[in-house]
Amino acid sequence: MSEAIAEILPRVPPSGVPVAPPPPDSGLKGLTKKELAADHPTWCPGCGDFSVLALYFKLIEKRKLQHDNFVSIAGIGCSSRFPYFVQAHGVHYIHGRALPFASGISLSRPDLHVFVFGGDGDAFSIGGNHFTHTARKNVKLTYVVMDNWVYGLTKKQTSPTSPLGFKSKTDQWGAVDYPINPLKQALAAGATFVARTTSTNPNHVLAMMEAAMDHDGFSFIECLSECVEFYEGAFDAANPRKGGMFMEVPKNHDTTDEVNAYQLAGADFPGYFGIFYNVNKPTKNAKEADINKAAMEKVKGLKDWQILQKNFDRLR
Ligand SMILES: Cc1ncc(C[n+]2csc(CCOP(=O)(O)OP(=O)(O)O)c2C)c(N)n1
Ligand code: SF4
Ligand SMILES: [Mg+2]
Repeated sequence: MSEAIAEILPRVPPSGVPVAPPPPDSGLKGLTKKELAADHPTWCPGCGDFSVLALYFKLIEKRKLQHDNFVSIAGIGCSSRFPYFVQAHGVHYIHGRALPFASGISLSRPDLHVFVFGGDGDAFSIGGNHFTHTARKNVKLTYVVMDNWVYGLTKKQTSPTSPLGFKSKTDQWGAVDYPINPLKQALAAGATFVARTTSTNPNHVLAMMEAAMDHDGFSFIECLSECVEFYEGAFDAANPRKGGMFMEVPKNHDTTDEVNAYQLAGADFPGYFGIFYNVNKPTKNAKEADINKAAMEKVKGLKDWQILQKNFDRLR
């Protein structure tokens, strides 16, 4: 084994085992907002995304993650600017492609908590196929979609979650295409953790993020996050301060019951908030770690060049 590889390997735990947060007596302090904030967010004043960022900082502080314990990844969009504003490892990747990139990080660095942020367009239009495949593979990461029912960055086009009749630059007479339901989409694709929250309820956002982070598998959160510039008032019906209703998933809902989760996900807007589905299933991380371990057993004691030679011999 080369020295360079040997130097890296000891830092990586042997399998996709989730990284436990440091115990309370570890002596580590939670990072403060000041220590976590990078550039000042360039979002419009009042944008719902501010709240999601503030709660992400709270999560990192509360769970005492250090700068090198986690990574924030995003695609393209207003919401996808997220990693710029976090002082830690982060990637602002190509439109719709954040999940495959994040999967690579998750599979190769099981010591990191992998968080992906993005918008409804990034997740369900251009990135729709990646959403399906990352969910079905059960890659260990947390995906927070800041759903504002519109393309914000490009100034008001219809998105896959825009409701029928929504007037935008691409649908001047009102949207005619039926919107997708992100929760149903996630359940049908095989996501093992599916939750919904809204940026106007900070405690709830934090609780959902914590539960998602603790889930060993693909955890998906739809977070309603208002675009005050291009879809003002979209979520008033879900906000008690605006005369709306915040209804939690019924207490007696069995979160391992996929059919019931699907039925709850179909409720008319404002629908339910909370954890719809949460099951344990072997992750791609754990499965690949087993394959790697078995492969390493076979070449135990051999030098790098001997492994290479073996491969060449097989190709003859
Ligand atoms: C390949 C490609 N196609 C289109 C665009 C233009 N584009 C940038 S962001 C965006 C939509 C973003 O919408 P959403 O994901 O909902 O994020 P929001 O801005 O609403 O947070 C589009 C179409 C692009 N940057 N790259
Ligand atoms: S355009 Fe909309 S989504 Fe983008 S920063 Fe402004 S309010 Fe937020
Ligand atoms: Mg959007």
